[in-house]
Amino acid sequence: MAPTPFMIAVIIVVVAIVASPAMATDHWVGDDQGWKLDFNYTAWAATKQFHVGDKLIFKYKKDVHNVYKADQEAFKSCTPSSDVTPLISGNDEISLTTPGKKWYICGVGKHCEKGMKLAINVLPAESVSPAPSPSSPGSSSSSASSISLDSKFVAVIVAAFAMIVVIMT
Ligand SMILES: *[C@@H]1O[C@H](CO)[C@@H](O)[C@H](O)[C@H]1NC(C)=O
Ligand SMILES: [Cu+2]
Repeated sequence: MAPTPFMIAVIIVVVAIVASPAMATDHWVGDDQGWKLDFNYTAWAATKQFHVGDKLIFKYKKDVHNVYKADQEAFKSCTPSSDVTPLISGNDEISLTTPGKKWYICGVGKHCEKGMKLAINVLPAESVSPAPSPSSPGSSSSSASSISLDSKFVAVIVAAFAMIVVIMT
């Protein structure tokens, strides 16, 4: 049977959903442990890559903890700046919109001193088409990540064609 416009629309939506994790990642801070005491967020962050467009999600019991965006000074001293409004919902999402270092601390009691603090380095957005960059030894890592993203993209497009062929035959 021939594909109807509706079927093609469904395929496009499915492909968009499948492809989107390649563009942006949701990072549950602490993974299944969430945002809590007795967890090493430095070690946790060291296993992740953060990019512009990704999201941090802090999950915790409301009223037990909170999340203050901090600067390096506030992070070191565990003293949230008085002009920062904490996030308190227990399911706080933070979109990473700019590259660079970001700091987050819990402002309850001595939680930050006890290690409830997170520092991350946000890398530029993962781009589908590799940005032209002068060839230098330092650029090798960024081109490597572009290649893996491109191959993911190719796989998605091949899958979409395969689905169309299956529907048409
Ligand atoms: C947390 O992990 C980091 C990196 O693995 C390590 O350097 C640090 O000592 C750890 N902190 C604590 C409090 O265990
Ligand atoms: Cu806390």
